[in-house]
Parts: sequence; structure tokens; C-alpha cells
Amino acid sequence: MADFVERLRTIVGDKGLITDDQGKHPYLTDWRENYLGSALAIVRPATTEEVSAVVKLCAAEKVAICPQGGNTGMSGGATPQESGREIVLSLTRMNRILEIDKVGYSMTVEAGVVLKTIQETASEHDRLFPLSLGAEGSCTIGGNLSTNAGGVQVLHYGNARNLVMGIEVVLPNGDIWNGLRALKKDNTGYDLRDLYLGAEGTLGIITKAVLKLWPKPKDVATSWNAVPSPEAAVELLSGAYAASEDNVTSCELMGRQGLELVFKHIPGATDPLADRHEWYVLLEWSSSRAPREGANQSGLREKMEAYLGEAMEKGLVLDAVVAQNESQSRAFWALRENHSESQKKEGPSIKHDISVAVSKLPTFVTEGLLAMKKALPECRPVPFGHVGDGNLHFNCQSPPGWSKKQFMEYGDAISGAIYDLVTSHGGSISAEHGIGRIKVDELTHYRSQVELDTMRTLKRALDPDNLMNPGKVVRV
Ligand code: FAD
Ligand code: 2HG
Ligand code: ZN
Repeated sequence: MADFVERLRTIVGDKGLITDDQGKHPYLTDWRENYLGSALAIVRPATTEEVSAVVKLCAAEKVAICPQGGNTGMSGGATPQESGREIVLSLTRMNRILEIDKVGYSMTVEAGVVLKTIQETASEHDRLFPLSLGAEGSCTIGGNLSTNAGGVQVLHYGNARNLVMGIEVVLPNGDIWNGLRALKKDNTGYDLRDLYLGAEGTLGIITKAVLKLWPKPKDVATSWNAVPSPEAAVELLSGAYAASEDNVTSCELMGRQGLELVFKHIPGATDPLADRHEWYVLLEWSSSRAPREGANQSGLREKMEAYLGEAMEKGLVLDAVVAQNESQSRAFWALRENHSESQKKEGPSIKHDISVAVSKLPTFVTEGLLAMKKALPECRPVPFGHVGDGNLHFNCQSPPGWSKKQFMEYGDAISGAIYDLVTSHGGSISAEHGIGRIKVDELTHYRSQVELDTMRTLKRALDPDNLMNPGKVVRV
């Protein structure tokens, strides 16, 4: 294998290769620290041609490849297995913005560009790239597309799949498929692009993408609302579409338990409201039309205040603050975006990234909380998430002071109860985080034989030697 590593070096150079244990370590474990894998080397190519040459060498030597972007994934998909017969192929050196087409509302980028850089570049050109999530400062667009990431603006703009026109992919045999087409319409046979989006690196390596852009918002209103129940949250959102004139861009639900963890673990986090409540909604409206000056004209903030006033009269909102400036809005968002970090700091937790139809969400929450408590009465439910997508992170924090080992003895009982409930409501056991390694067994259990057979047929046809991220998504 020493010879193999040296041949990798001739392709990517010293700068593109990490072989020492200390240097490799950060690439071998996931954000949640669930897994610790092993790899012959961390390979960091700088161009698509280098990726192709590395993949060809691995195909010839039957060495498996674990693609990795920012390594912020929640499902363990970017961590190699323990065999040591894999390389990690990190795309982070492929971080160039290649083109901005302002008129055509598109941007062409390499796969390793950090999401925040894409957002900022779009903004500098008076455009918006709407994918937005807590890990945006370190996740990469290649990882976002490979997980079909969701985030906090899906209800208005769609998930990652909806934000991309074309991609370039290095196939498992090393061939380069150039599908970098900036086309909104393209019905030329099977949609290969859609195959790779959400494939979590099991079918090939995304090396470039043409992304869609939108007009940059010029008027934004953000509010922090206490609501009596998830049912009220859903009704509040339902009415907000018309009241905002179709400008609802985010609607996030949080329970008090999660918020308490944020106050405890995030310095400077404070409650925007005087009283304690059980449920909160962060509502954001935005429009590319600037608020007009003049006595009879109002912007989104005034419209939102009026709507929330009506909602209070109906009992849908108990108390509310509408952000008066950007820094207040950012503080509301920090309370929401720091839920994952706070849960991590608090200790062991089990994540359930589920979705059901929005109208079924309140019933699901009531039944889900009971099911969780039945499986482990001392557990601490931490439900939060993207209510407008019917997608909740129906998480479960361990009882205080418990070790991970002790807590995980109840893992199957807790998750089984939640996933069975989700299934009984016609929902999904993985709304936006993918399957990775952590849900391979669940996929087998909760997807039909027809679906599993079709996925396996595809995987075997495109990656006959099972070298692309083996052990992830679907077992062959
Ligand atoms: P990685 O973690 O490196 O990889 C993810 C998967 O994609 C792996 O299977 C990997 O093999 C594969 N992959 C990576 N790059 C490529 C490539 N170029 N070609 C082929 N395969 C590739 N996710 C959401 O959907 N919504 C959220 O709101 C959200 N919030 C988050 C908040 C926090 C604080 C954190 C830590 C994570 C959050 N995530 C969220 C999860 C994560 O950020 C996303 O899944 C993100 O899309 C992963 O991008 P990445 O570059 O880190 O990918
Ligand atoms: C979010 O919406 C992410 O903040 C992470 O998808 C959710 O930590 C989680 O469970
Ligand atoms: Zn999420």
C-alpha cells in the first residue's frame, strides 16, 4: 500500500495528501462524534482532473473512497469505515467560484466552496442563494447537494435539489460527466443530475455545480413568538402566507426545553420575552421589493405586526417581539441555530430528523412526546425545526448525568417508537439529513422491497465494485 500512497502523491502532490495520524484525525470522525473511521490517506485534489485520476487509481486497485466536504453531516456519511482500506477524498481545496451570471441568475462553483462564501458572493452581486443552515460557515456546496440539504428557507425556495441547474460528476470508473448546464428546462432522457443529488457520495463525486440565484431581499421582517401549542404554530403559518402576500421565507418551531439548553450553553443568549412559554415560533417574511416611503405605504414589518396583532386576538400567539433591526433579528436566529450545538454540549442525545404532512404535525408531536416518555420516562424531549416543511428534529436528550453507553441502551426502543409513529402518519424517517451510516438498518426496515431493490439495482449498475462510500445509504 506504500506504493499506492506514493502514486496518489504523484497525482495530487504533497499539498494534496495527508498521511500522518494527527493530520488525518479530523477527517476520520463526524461532527456528532458517533464514529471513528480509518483511512490509508486523506486525499485533497485541486481539480476535477485530479479527482478523476485518483478515482481511476482507486478503481484499478479496488480501494474504496469516502467523499467529504465540510464534514458537518449528521448521519455519519462522510466518515470512512474502520477497515482502513479506504481513502477520504476531501473536496475542500476545490473552492473557487467560477462564474456569476447576473442576468441569468446563476453561479458556477467548485464543490468545495463553503456555503457562506456562496451566499456572500451572491449578495455582493445583488442576488440571493437561499440555502441557509446552521453549519453554513463550514459545510460545502458539494456536501449540501450530496445530502440534498434542507435548512430554514425550504418552505419558500425548496431544498438543495431545487436550487441547482447542472452538475459535474466524476463517476466510479473515473470518467467525468459534464452536466454543467445552466438550463431551467432540459428533458433529454433520464435525469442523471437528480440521481446524484442526495446520493451521499455513493454513486460518484460531485465536482462542480451551476446554482440558481434569486433577487436579493430588500425588505425583511423577523419575529419571535410564543405560541400555546404546535397546532397554533401551524395555524399561524397557514394564515401568514396570505397576510404576507406570499412572502413567508422561514417558520421555525422550538420547544422550551431546547431553548433552555441554548440559554445554558451559549454565552450571551437571552430570552426575548419576559415570561416563560412552552412553544415558540421564529417567523420571517422577506421580499425583493424595498419598502416604499410615504404615509400610506408600509413594509413587511408593519404588515407582520398587524398580522400578529390579529393572531393574538385569536389566541394563536401569546406574546411576540418583532425585530426592530438586523442585530435583533440575528439574536433571534442565534437562539434557533444554536440548538444543535447546545444539545451537543449538554451530553448524549438521539436525533430524529422526521417529516409528516404539515397538517399532521400537531398530532404527531402530542403522540411522539408520549411515545418518547413511555420508552424512557426520565428522557428529555427536544423537538424543534422546520414546521413549514413538516420537518421536526424530534430529538431526545439523555437524562442529566447519563453516559452515552447507558443512554444508548434505550436507543432502539426510543427511535423505534418514533419511527413507527412517523410511518403510521405516512411520514419520512429522514427528512433532510440523509441516511449515511446511521440509518442504513432503518432504511431497510422502513422502505418497501420494491424501493430497496430499485436502489440496489442502481447502485450495482453504477458502482459494480462498491467502491463509492461503501456501507452508506443502501447495503448491497
Ligand atoms: P459532509 O458532511 O462532508 O458530507 C455529507 C455527505 O455527502 C457524505 O455522505 C459525503 O460522503 C457526501 N459528500 C460530501 N461532498 C461530496 C461531493 N462533493 N460529492 C459526493 N459526495 C459528497 N442539514 C440540513 O439539511 N438542514 C439544516 O438545517 C442543517 N443544519 C445543521 C446545523 C449544524 C450546526 C450542523 C453541524 C449540521 C447541520 N446540517 C443541516 C447537516 C449538514 O450541515 C448538511 O448535511 C450539509 O449539507 C453537509 O455538508 P458538508 O459539506 O459538511 O458534507
Ligand atoms: C437544524 O435544523 C439542523 O438545526 C440540525 O438540521 C438538527 O441537531 C439537529 O438535530
Ligand atoms: Zn434542520
